[in-house]
Amino acid sequence: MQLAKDELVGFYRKMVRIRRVEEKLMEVFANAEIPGFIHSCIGQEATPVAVCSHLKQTDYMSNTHRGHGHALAKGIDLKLFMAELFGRRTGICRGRSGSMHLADRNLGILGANGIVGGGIPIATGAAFASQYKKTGQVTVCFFGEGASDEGTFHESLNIASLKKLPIVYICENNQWAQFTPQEVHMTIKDVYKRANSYDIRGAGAPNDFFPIYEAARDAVQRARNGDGPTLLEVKCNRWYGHFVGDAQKYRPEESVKRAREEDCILKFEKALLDERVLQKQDIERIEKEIDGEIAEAVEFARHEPVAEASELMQDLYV
Ligand SMILES: Cc1ncc(C[n+]2csc(CCOP(=O)(O)OP(=O)(O)O)c2C)c(N)n1
Repeated sequence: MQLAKDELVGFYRKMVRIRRVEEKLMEVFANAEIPGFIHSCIGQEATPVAVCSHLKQTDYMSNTHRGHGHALAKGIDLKLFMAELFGRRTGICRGRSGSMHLADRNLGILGANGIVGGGIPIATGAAFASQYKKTGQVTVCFFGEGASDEGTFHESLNIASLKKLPIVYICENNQWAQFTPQEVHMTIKDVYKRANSYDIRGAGAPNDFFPIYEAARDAVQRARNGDGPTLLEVKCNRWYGHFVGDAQKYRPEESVKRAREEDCILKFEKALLDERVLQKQDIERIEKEIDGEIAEAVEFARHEPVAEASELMQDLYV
């Protein structure tokens, strides 16, 4: 694949940045500095980075409760992101969204969603709006395999097919919907085959940056060229529990072990080291720079004013 060295290093940096942010969040969450629940995407970093690398700032995105990686890959400001998770008034959504409903209009981030499958019709509507207004925007819609059982998924794919909408549906299939393994709630193994029911394109990729990058490039190009929607499935792995604090007692140890062995960052790192795009010392430097940036964002968030309950009704209209 023809990718320039600085592009490859840039993708690597983005994946490592997502992981380091998630690790820091686990730490501050354990200190009770973040209210509510957070869901870690550690192990799944390749998909948001590979997909978002094909997007423009104005393109739309909807995502899920496991959404930190998507928001960071789309370019959310780290300090404002952190302040939001800390429930601060200066957070990207003024402390009202927290982790599970993060949105950023300036980046086309329509919102993460605590309702499983809730973002899918929103993304489909956004894709319809940009088609209707002929703006040239593409919409990407991230969700898990659990969400692909919801009615919202099927209704949305039906209408997207009918209207040939400029949208890419991306199912990050980590094989667990909360505490339920895939085979307990669906009979099929490959979610992308659900595209057949709606006569749209389906594509599958493993948890590996390069095939995801290529599949997403084709899907985004098709959407941009007016060739209609794609359902792209990535078979990935979450390392940790459903939410931070879930000890995964329901999950065989072997499954967790395999998730770590099949790490998308390690695979990408090895490819870059083998090709001499990266040296060991570059990795250390990148990690150090990222850790510095994260430490600054956390300090910023800690010192910002807390969003008060009395502000909750501001900016609402009926
Ligand atoms: C409509 C709805 N049903 C159930 C839940 C409870 N719930 C939260 S996350 C989740 C599992 C989602 O699994 P999946 O879509 O595969 O995403 P993942 O958590 O694996 O990223 C469930 C059932 C919910 N939030 N919304």
